[in-house]
Amino acid sequence: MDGSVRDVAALQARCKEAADFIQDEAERGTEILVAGHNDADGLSSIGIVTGGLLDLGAKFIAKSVFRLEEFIDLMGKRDGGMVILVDMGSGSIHELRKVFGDRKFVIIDHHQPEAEDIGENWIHVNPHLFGIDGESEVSAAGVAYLVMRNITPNPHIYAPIAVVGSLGDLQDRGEKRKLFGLNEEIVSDAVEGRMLKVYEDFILYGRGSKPIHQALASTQSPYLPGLSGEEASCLSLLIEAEIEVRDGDKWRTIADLTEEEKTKLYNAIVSHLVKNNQPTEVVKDLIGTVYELVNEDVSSGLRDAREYAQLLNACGKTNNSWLGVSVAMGYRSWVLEEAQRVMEQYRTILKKSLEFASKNLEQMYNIMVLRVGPEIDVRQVSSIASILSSSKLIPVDKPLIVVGQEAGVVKVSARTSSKLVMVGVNLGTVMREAASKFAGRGGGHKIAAGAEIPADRLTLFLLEVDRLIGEALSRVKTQITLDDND
Ligand SMILES: [Mn+2]
Repeated sequence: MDGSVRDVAALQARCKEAADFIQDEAERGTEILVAGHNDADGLSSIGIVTGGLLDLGAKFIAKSVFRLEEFIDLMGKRDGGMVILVDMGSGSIHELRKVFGDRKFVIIDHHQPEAEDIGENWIHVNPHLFGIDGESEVSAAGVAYLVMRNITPNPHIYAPIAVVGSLGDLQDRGEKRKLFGLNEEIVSDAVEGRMLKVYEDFILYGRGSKPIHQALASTQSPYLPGLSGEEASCLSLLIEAEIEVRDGDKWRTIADLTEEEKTKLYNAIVSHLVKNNQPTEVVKDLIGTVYELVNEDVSSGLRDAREYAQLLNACGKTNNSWLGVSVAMGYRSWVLEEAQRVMEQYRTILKKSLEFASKNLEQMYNIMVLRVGPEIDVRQVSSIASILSSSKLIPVDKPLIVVGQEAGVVKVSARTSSKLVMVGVNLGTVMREAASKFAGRGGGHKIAAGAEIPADRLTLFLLEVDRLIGEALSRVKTQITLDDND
């Protein structure tokens, strides 16, 4: 699929086709089910689609799901209508076609597609089908925006939400943590619509909404040993660096700092790492491209697009997707307050999970494994994997596999470094192959993927993953040796 020639115009045409299909059904009064993944990108996608449907006066219901089976179950209880499935589905086209081939169906996804396979009343929108890398240069929310901007009267409202989705999927992998490729076009739409400002600065979590020491302590990506999770140490670091932490009775935020103070802060973090014998290059990851939603309240936690993405993710992973979707659609006041509360709770739980992880990581030949117990909600497995994989507890040359269990099913979340992807490791393929061997289902991106398997096959599954990764790495070694001989 990735082999096709890059053709943005053809993708836009497919988006338009999907938009016309959706608009026709909306005008006909068809009830539309919008379903998608319960992470930040998934909820952004659902928010963009349902927000657009609301603008059209369509009849719709929205639902986020944790995995594809949940969607299939949900569908079994419904008949007729139209389905818009976002941020999932491309990897299971054959199965979906088999079960729902007679429905009206739109898939808006950016995961590696199993096949193009569109039929009557089915439209499959996926950048990979047009030679565009959905893994790095556009998210499902981005694609949802490219579809909906054809039919909503307010496209500029949704452009920044697409940016939130892409950041939620960690696509800011350009230089200085910049979004690139197709994402750049969406960013310009948002900037032109006066919704977004883009500039370089500290990109600490809570940069505009939290006291500086709390923002510093909340930073998990990159993980700062001795500072991440340690508010008191962060406060003393600021005091030692002679940075004013308060302005009268108000705590100052990173956004309030002058250029000179920012330099002081940067240097103080570097010396802290040096003092603790830690590598200092992670500090570079603290500076990057800020995406600021200029119309959001300063204290809302929605002004910084990365923080916005974390809020959506927290809602999705705690069974509060409706809150996240409502926020993405544009609802505020008590809905936002509730979402913020969910977010704070979620961060506390996540912090505990990371402490657990740092003590319980297992090492296999080619992978690192973390088994989380019943005390950790299985919905958090993928968040733990994402945070942990950037935490320096994981060596760059070993993929991380996090597993959690619920009702006899093991939920697996895998992450690797861009270094291993560059040498040819493809976690999406590894998860798919290993899971299908043991009566499960898997897939995803090269850098981040997942699987679900029956609990009693876990050990065999992990051995198979370890073997497949080993195989991929040995291919690399052979290749390097061959190249050396050239
Ligand atoms: Mn996604």
